[in-house]
Amino acid sequence: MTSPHPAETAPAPLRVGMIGYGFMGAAHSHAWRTAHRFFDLPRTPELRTLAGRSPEALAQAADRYGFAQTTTRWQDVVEDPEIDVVDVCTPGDTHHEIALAALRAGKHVLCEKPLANSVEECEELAAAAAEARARGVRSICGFSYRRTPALAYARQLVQEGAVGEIRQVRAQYLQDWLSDADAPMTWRLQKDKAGSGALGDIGAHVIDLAQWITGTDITAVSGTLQTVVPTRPAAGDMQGLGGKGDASGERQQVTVDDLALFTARFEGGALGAFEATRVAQGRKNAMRLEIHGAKGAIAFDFERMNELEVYDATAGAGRQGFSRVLTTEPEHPYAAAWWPTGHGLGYEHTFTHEIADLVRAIGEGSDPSPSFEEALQVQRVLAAVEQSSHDASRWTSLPAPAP
Ligand code: SOE
Repeated sequence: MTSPHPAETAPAPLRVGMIGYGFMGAAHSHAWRTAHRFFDLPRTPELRTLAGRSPEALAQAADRYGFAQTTTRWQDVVEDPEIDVVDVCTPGDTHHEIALAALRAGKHVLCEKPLANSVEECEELAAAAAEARARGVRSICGFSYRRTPALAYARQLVQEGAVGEIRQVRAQYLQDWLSDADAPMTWRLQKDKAGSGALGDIGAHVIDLAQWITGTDITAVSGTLQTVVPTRPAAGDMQGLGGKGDASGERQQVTVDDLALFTARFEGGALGAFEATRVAQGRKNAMRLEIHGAKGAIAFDFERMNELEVYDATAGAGRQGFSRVLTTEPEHPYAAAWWPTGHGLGYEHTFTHEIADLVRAIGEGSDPSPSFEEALQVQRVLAAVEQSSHDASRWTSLPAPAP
């Protein structure tokens, strides 16, 4: 008997249309290209169409990322019967319109975080996702850090009761690319485009993680937002997210926060302290989480993303201390698909895992997470922090020193 030709056994293609080709477009297309090479998937992703505004940059990106065709109209992607999944990688102000149209057109949707720029927009998207789900249409919001093996393992441990009743959550997302007062203006610094600043861009990740790992929602917050550098050069040399603006040129108003601090109550009774900042000199992508319970604790720092610190308070007194667990072993989530024991993963793998989970869910007809409803809950927290920050009466001033 002859073996079938590979084409006869290959899974059906899953045709992807992506809108936006910046940082997230690059990360997602890498993941779409890699996922089926490392994970057994029911469908094979195929990069069909890339949409964006600037024809020249778009053509270059499509070539580099491996898309077959381009369009400057995102509607072409949503309306194309040959597209199965719409991947939304644009700034937040466009998420609502694009994702809504895609769901209504019956496309599976992956939408970058935060899901949209307001609670109202997120509510509408969550309702549309629920309605589309009934028609077999899947949707997921891109809180990609959930797919870091150490964090997925942390959730597993916490859900198994390894830290006991949770008492305290410490969550920080620290970056420094806006520390230079002359870093140029970008869409991430404009409220009408990004929705908010450090709070929604990176605070949203730790809010999502804290709720997901503890399995409890935040019910109340008290927060403060600060714009540390109120104006930025209008133009300059972009390097990565920031860069150097033309200090001699025109400056524009920053309309979002650089720094967000808040405390939060969780439905299980735990108290949390959150920090999101893009002006923390020296911290490049320090997304940190500590969860302290009655029986132990876990601690994580994305700058050491292949490690999870685990503390067992029930260990003998002489053996107490955090153990550094290398989350590169086949026992850890996602790790078995990659390298031999002890070989680490990077930032890009979190996106590959996200795509692998989404493609599996599409194949199985199950619902991937984070759902749009979970993303709506994150948006509610963001909005509550912003509202709380406007209420100056929360501050208690100290009496002025005696003259
Ligand atoms: C910028 O702060 C940013 O690119 C975020 O938008 C991403 O979500 C995060 O993964 C890395 O930092």
